[in-house]
Amino acid sequence: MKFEQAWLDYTGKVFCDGADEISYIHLEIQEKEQDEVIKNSVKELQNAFAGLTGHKLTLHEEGLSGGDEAAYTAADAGAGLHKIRLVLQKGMPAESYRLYTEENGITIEASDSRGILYGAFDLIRQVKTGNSIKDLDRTKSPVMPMRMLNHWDNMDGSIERGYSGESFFFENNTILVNDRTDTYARLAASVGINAVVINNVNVKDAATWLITERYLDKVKELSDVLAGYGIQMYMSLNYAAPVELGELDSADPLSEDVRGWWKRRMEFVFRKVPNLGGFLIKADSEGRPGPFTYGRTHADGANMLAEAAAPYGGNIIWRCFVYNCQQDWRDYKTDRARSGYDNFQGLDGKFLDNVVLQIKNGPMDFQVREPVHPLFGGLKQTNQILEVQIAQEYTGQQRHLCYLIPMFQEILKFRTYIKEENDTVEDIVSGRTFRQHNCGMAAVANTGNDVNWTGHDMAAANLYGFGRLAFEPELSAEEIAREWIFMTFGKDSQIEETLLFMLMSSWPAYEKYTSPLGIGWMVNPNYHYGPSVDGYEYSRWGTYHRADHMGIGVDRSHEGTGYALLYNEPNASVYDDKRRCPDELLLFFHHIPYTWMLRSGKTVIQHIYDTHFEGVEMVDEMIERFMKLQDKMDKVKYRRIVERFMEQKENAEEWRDQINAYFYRKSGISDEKGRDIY
Ligand code: GCV
Repeated sequence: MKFEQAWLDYTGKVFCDGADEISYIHLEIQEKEQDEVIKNSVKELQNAFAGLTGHKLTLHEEGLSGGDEAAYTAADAGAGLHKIRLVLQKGMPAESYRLYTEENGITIEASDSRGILYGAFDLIRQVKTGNSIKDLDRTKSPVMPMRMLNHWDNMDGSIERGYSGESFFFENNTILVNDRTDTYARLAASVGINAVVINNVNVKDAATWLITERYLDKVKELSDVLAGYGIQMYMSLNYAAPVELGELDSADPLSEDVRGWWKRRMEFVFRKVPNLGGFLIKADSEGRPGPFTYGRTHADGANMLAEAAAPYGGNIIWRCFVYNCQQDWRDYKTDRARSGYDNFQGLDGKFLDNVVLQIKNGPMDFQVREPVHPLFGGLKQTNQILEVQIAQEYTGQQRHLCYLIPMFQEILKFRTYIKEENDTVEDIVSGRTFRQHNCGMAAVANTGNDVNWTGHDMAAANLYGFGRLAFEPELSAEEIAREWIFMTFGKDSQIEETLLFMLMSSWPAYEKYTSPLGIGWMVNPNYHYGPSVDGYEYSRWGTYHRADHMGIGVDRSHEGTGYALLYNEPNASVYDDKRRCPDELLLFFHHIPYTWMLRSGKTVIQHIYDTHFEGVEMVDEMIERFMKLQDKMDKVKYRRIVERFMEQKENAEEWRDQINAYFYRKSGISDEKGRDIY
């Protein structure tokens, strides 16, 4: 299937002061240190400059044949920038680089090949976004040590919660390694991704066999392609593999047989696939097997695997998305939001160093608004990864525009008060708070084999943005959006202004026309698209809004489930008190009368009506502005985006009308502005 290059499209000349002068690459890296990553950096620079400036950069390797010293020296003697020097310089932190302009060229300096690659992509970014390269001096060091994408791809080619076509890693229970793999690796590396999990956390059927002879040659091939771009490949693991592969009748983590089995298996896998980073595990969650079956803890399970993987430098990433998915909706005491904390907080300090707990950003499941997961600030001696979802499962499934970087930024900036300083989520997962190295951010990926990779062309901003944010969280969401716009659509002020407006309005708009004030859900069960206010209300999933004729919301205060008290002070008291709780989370924490006056000065019911009308108006405005780009933009992309927006508009109106009608009928309170409510 054919595919586009997303933001790495190098066709079409750009205007960038200085770029036209560059004519060659000076590789000052010894031959023995020229790994695939260095070679790919050179290739990328050559391709980018050829496309963007029309200059084919020759390669000059010091001390090697092929370099015409005299010609290069003569070139350097003239005025202007002539070369890009690539230099390995010991002493810089891992993966960092310095990119700077000298008298007659640009230098990329790094202490490892990943740093060179990131510097090369940064230089390309400067050129493509039209920044002058005549006065560069940038030193960058990635803030998050692990910057991961988690693909929920199944081996039959389907993608769980995939909204951009089928998998490009798997087809008919085989592994694909082709041109697309290479471009995928380039796209990921260009925004600083350094780890990728290729298969769904729900490991079933053929995927259980990924750690066996049947697949390992091809696994290695794939891992080598990714490694060539500085990306460590990970696989999701079936916790019960010894049983499901028919080799043992138990997966008890304290059984010597089971421990021995995993030691042999890890040795076998890592010897075959030396570039493998390790494994991601979803255990005792939504029907997946885990240590609970044997009366053991998650620490027992994770440590067993970690011990077996440790000799090969392997990591075990263990998910904290563990809850009772067989709840009785009549039960007001059990609270799904508590379960991650209740299952893992007591295990703090019990995990081996190569275990990393992966924690979703909120306690429920990637809703448009949730409080930050209380395990951030609840764990002091455990490596942690923040898991976000750029696959827009609950945020419009890449049919609606919902730029999520502003949300992720809010989460990163959240103060946990676990210490007096360096206590934000960003501090914790970047390793600053507790001096950790095995930590970072992971995003559930939003890619598939669609021609544009992400279904909605503008959903690519989330893929781009996630990587950029994990690398440099100090960038603002606007800066990231702007970069992506320039990289993808070129530098045109009307396109820039319009798309920036659309991206930045999209999360607030989506929040306004869907479920109100942090309560979440209200989506169609199973496929999670479109409104269904009671869809999850009488289900087993622990996802309730508890609306009646007087009010709505879940009491998670000290009088209710006590969830609010899982936070450190002062967060606990703020969330616990309905007068101090932020409006946007009020219904998450409290059951509130419709007539309650919000801090905004509106009643809850009027807020619901107003926001639902406003949300749709925002979509209308985005469409109106976008339509003006018709003659400015690539026709194909323009048409694809318009189609998505037509669906978004229709669906947003459906959300508005169903939500407003539902609450009008429940409460009997009219809209004070007298608008149509059905
Ligand atoms: C991969 C939610 C999704 C599931 C997903 C699960 C998880 O429940 O709906 O599709 O499973 O989260 O994160 O494990």
